[in-house]
Amino acid sequence: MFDVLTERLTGVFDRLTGRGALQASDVEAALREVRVALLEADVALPVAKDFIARVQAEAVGEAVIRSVTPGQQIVKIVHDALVEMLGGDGLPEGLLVHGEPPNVIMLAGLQGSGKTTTTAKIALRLQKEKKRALMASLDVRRPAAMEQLATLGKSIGVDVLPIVPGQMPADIARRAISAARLSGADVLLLDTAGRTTIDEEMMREAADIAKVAKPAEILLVADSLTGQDAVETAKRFHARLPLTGLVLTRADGDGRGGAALSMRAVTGLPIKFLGVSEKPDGLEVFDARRVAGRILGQGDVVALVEKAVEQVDRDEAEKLAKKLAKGSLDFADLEKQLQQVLAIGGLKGIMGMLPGVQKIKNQVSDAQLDDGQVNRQIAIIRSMTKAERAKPDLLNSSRRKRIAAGAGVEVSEVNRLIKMHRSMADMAKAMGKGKMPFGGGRMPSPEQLKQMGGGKLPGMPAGGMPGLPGLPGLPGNKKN
Ligand SMILES: Nc1nc2c(ncn2[C@@H]2O[C@H](COP(=O)(O)OP(=O)(O)OP(=O)(O)O)[C@@H](O)[C@H]2O)c(=O)[nH]1
Ligand SMILES: [Mg+2]
Repeated sequence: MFDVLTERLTGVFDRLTGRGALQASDVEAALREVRVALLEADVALPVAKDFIARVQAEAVGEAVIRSVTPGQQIVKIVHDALVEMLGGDGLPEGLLVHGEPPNVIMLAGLQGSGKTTTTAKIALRLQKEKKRALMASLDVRRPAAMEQLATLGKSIGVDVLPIVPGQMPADIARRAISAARLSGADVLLLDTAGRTTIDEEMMREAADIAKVAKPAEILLVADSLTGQDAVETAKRFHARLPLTGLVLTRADGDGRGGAALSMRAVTGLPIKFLGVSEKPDGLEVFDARRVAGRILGQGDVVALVEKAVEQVDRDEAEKLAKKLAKGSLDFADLEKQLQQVLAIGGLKGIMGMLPGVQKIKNQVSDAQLDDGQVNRQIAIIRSMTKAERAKPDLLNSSRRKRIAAGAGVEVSEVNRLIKMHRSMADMAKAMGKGKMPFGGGRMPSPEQLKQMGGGKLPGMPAGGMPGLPGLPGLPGNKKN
């Protein structure tokens, strides 16, 4: 749903991160582009304005522009603002179903927004959590609406309140509550008739149902594909019903998605779920961080940055950084780095999280991202004596043979690791003199990656990952 937005933002960020230094005017220009991208994606104007103001306040400061990786810092600032706009950093809010049973969940929304489907989806989810659910249709308007829910109930194995022809919605609600009590249901789901907000009578009916049933949750089900209208609808419903949350359906569609992004900011209501297919299991808990990551299309830079910080001991990292700068990196250090690669998800994990990787994915074969090779490299280092690890110059051919046998690999693989270590040490020296590989936090080109595959160019993109003083190179391609 966010494809267009993602594409636009990726363009803006590629230009930002592709450069080393940034001027305040570069940042301003980029933020103007972000603003246009948001508006084109249908984000409500006041929301887009607020968003840009928030980002601007943080991004234009000297601290960002002067930092080693200004582009990436700005991506992170935009990311955090996006998370904030979508509902904040905390864990996704669950459903309010922990009170005295039966906890009532009422679903309301425009015609065809996906209320009935979502009712069944939520029931199925609760059932998986070992909660007993009962569903009831209060839709007396549309012929066959009640049968629709009954059929869904059967297919997912959730109880549905028997149909009593001619009963009015508020009365059905009362009957449903006693049925839920009698049957010991934990949660009662009330599916209501679709309505238009201008239909005063139906809005009153919904308000009456809410009065009778006193729901713990009143969820507004909104179609993400309806653009700006969805925002307006949410405001109108919220004025008449004490809504507690939003469900955005058809997130699997290719709408512009911006309206969905504005919903939280405009209504202040948490987005609880995304509907992602027509099927009963097509419901995702809405997680602001995940969605923000997806929208930015920056792989998951933020996850990588955080994982790195989590896994890498700061003191160790600083020690290593000093050694790197002096060019005195030995094999014991290299082993630590290889361990870090595995700790943060292996080579494939890292590649998956790096921005811009989509573009070069095809050029790197799975063989080159094989963690088995990292493991073998660690085994080789472990087969060295302490003295050899500290003084790589000791490694003559007989020692290499012994090490290969100890690690269960070919001598050629030992040679390749030694070569890789040497070029890392060389590059470390260059970095120490202020020369960054690949010109600052940019992804290496496919050519550079291929070279890495050959074990010639060590160093994952230095990318400014805090706490990670340059990762070891991609392991050599087995064929060469
Ligand atoms: N692709 C996709 N389709 C959905 C989603 N949610 C609902 N639908 C489809 O949208 C159509 C309408 O869904 P319903 O659940 O009947 O909508 P409703 O709000 O109950 O409709 P009324 O009761 O007539 O107001 C159905 O064909 C659903 O399969 C979703 O998240 N993704
Ligand atoms: Mg319905």
